[in-house]
Amino acid sequence: MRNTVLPAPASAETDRVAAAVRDGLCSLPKRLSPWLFYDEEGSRLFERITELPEYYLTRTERGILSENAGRIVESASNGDRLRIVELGAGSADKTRLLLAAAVRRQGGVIYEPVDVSPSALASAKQRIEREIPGVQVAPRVEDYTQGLVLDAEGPGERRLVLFIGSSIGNFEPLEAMGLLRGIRAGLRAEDALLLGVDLVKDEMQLLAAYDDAAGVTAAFNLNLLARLNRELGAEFDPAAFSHKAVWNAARSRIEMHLVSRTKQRVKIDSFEFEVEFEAGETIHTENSYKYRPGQAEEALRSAGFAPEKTWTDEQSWFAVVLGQAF
Ligand code: AVI
Repeated sequence: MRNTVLPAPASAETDRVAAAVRDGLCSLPKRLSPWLFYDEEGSRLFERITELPEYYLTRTERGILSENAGRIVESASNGDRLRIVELGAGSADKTRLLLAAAVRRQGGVIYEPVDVSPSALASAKQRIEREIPGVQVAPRVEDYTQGLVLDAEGPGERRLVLFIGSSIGNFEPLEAMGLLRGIRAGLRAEDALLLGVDLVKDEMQLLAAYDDAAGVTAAFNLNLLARLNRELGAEFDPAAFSHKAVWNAARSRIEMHLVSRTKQRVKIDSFEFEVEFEAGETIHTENSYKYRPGQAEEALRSAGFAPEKTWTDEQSWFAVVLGQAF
């Protein structure tokens, strides 16, 4: 019996995925947007990446926050009561460090995670309210890349927005500036932004972080094709592509690509479409920008935040910068 691959039922999310895929695979060079990585399997693989020995980013930033959470909360609050907003539905243990510091300082804290996924927000609410007494979670279903809309603060309150985890590194420099300005536009003067950026470092170390020995990052990259098979009825053979990470020094970014091992044609059922690949042709799937020391502070200043303080680790691998809105 012949296996029939049925396209997933149409939904707003499937339409969004289909539009991005059609657009990206019709471009030259071919590209796919990094937000496509994060279906259920991709999010699970990303969690595994954060625990890899080569992926220094998460544990280095966690170390910085663990050592300085009290100081960060103190500087951001400047004597007022803080509310903590996070762009993304909670980066688990790192956010927890700051929430716990705020609870210690002021007895309780309102935490406002902002995310497009209602289910990710609902599970963050359940988990955090159960695990950290004193935190009241007020989720906001919003696409923060389109700007930030928050309720008015009460008297004597100010906000600290967390944009940590090097998430800004996955945006192109102009988009990143637009994003920071959009965040600033949603805040009042004296609210604060905490930005986590990965810093430029030894090329071998950068490459290892994006091409680990256990192959988890390769699986994360290739899952993108498996996702298109599941959701769009595409017929990619993930084994016919290989994962590639390169350091682009001129643009200060790690690039991830999927390289076609052979000349091939791939059908994508849901939009009656065939894509052709030459042997060695790539799909560019992600950029991860690495900042020079001082560059994040410059970006913050030009978006309307006065850089107050920068914390780094001993090796200066990662920086966490606090900016105050002016
Ligand atoms: C989510 N983001 C900050 C990760 C990064 O390092 O750019 C995504 C990632 N891609 C490969 N490994 C991790």
